[in-house]
Amino acid sequence: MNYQWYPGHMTKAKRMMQENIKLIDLVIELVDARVPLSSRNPDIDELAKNKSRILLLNKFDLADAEYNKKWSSYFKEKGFYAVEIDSRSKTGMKNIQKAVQEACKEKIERNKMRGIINRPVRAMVVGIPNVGKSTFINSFAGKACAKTGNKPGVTKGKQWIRLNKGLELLDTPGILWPKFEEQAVGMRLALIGSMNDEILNIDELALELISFLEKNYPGSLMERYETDRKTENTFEILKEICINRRCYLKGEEPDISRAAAIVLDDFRHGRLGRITLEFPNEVQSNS
Ligand SMILES: Nc1nc2c(ncn2[C@@H]2O[C@H](COP(=O)(O)OP(=O)(O)OP(=O)(O)O)[C@@H](O)[C@H]2O)c(=O)[nH]1
Ligand SMILES: [Mg+2]
Repeated sequence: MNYQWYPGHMTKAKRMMQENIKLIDLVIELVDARVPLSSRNPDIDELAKNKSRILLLNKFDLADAEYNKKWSSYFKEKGFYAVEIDSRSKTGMKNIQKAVQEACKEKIERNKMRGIINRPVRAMVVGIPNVGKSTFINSFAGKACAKTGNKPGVTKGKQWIRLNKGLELLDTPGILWPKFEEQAVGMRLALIGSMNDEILNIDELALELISFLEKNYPGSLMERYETDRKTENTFEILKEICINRRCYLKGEEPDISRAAAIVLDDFRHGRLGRITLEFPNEVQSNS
């Protein structure tokens, strides 16, 4: 399958972000803790150059705890202010204010020297679709100001949220980039739900996931669907899941597509356990 999704609203969103970047002191980039590198949009590096930045590893509740630590260290070693958070339950949020202050230290001191005090820091919240930008803003603000949803492309335009913590946040629509250098990156983004499912071959995507899980998290499928592990053939495993979940077409024919959708949904909601899809030790020389 060829992974690509770059609809017109993303081009428009990117232009809006470029136009607004001059108003911004700080770029808050959200990545998905299950795919911390694949979920970094290279266009954001270009957009945020010369700006203070912090990196939030969101949805850390869904990712493997051991690798969360490793990825945090990985980014810190690269000089990022990186914070692990779960925007839904608000875990880790208290560490953000400190990271904001640290990342903007120079700016705040420069303002002080010029006699400008209490000027709020203006931050643009950026990231790929469905990574949790709007949920993060709502949690941080302590009230539901931004629309959220369990699919990519929920935020369509910009929205300023003024907090009374010396911080103003700009919510932006999630953006991808026109072409993935590696198709594996596209596949991971499809798995976490950052691409529109309607353009994807869900059966194929589920088979990719099964293959990854059997290699890296053996036992996760067996535990949930009681697959018996006599086979390494991913299609056979998906058929076993059909049986376990009673997904049948007319007669006894397995309904592969229904089982594929179930596996993906279970993965996305953490029902297969905490799973990380890429590992820092596999990184060659990225960023
Ligand atoms: N488990 C978990 N789910 C989260 C977390 N943050 C957000 N979500 C869920 O992820 C989904 C997407 O959240 P949004 O805040 O709408 O994502 P977004 O980045 O604003 O998406 P777009 O506006 O489409 O770009 C929602 O179903 C949220 O409930 C988190 O830290 N952990
Ligand atoms: Mg949003």
